[in-house]
Amino acid sequence: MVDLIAAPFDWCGRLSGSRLGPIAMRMAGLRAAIEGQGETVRHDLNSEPLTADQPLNRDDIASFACEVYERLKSQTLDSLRSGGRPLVMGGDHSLSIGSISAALEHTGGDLAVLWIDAHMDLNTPDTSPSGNLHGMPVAALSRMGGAGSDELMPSWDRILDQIVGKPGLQGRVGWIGLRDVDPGEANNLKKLANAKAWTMQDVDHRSVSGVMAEVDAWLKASGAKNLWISFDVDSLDPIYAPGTGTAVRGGFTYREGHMIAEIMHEWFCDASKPYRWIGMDVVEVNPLADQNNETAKMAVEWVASLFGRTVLHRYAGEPVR
Ligand SMILES: [Mn+2]
Repeated sequence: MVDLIAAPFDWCGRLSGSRLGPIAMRMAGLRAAIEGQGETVRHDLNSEPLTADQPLNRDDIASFACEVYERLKSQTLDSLRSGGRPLVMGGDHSLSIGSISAALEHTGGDLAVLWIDAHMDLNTPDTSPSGNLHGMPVAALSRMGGAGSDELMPSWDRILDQIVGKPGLQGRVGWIGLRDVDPGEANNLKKLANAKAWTMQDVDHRSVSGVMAEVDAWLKASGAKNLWISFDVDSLDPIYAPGTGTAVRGGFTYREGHMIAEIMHEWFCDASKPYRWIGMDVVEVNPLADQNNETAKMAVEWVASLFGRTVLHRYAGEPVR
């Protein structure tokens, strides 16, 4: 049972426009794509009214962003507690602070996250070259950032203490698709003992299936029983997903992208896996940077693959709850 939760919020990204992502994905047939795989879509909610105006003052942006994350966290928690599988439609990637905080609270911290993205989003306020919060959610969820962070990024302490809470992610994050990493992020990665990063170079050497076998082994070794998937469409090559704020060439091809989703679907149908998939984000679809809504269509097709779409016959199993 899937709950779609739209979060049309993009004040913390580089380029505005991803607030239109949920509408674009709905128009590209997200609900039908999921229902076409035999899943029930229970709700299609909005966490935010669509807003046009953005304050110039960074303190105002940060405190409004916190309210957005808090509302999204609350809605995501409602979905999880009532037996739903939330699918959060962004919006910029900072929204994962809200959705994944809910998953952390719901599971008591027994959670691993797969971050499928061209970027690590692991900057802390002191390492961020841009100061944009959409490059910091993994650091926030991991409760990183030392003294002085709150001055550099207003509301950082509020995010860590009131939204994420303890214990946070505890380093149980695996990245797939990286190709644009800041030096400060590479340094922050060293502080996360349980984290693992697979770059596009790993995919070059060992292919998607080789990398995904390693991801599965890492997930098992993490000991986490619950998995959250955070999918940034910029993990795909801009040839296939041009409509995003921070496109980086050298990403997954159409087939490689789908193979990741297909392999994960096979995991989810395998009752012998020690982890189960509880929810996901699909973020950074920006129709203002897109061509003919191609990126939203790509995202919808990817989600369909994750829910089990195949070329011929259906998979033998059903996703294990
Ligand atoms: Mn991202």
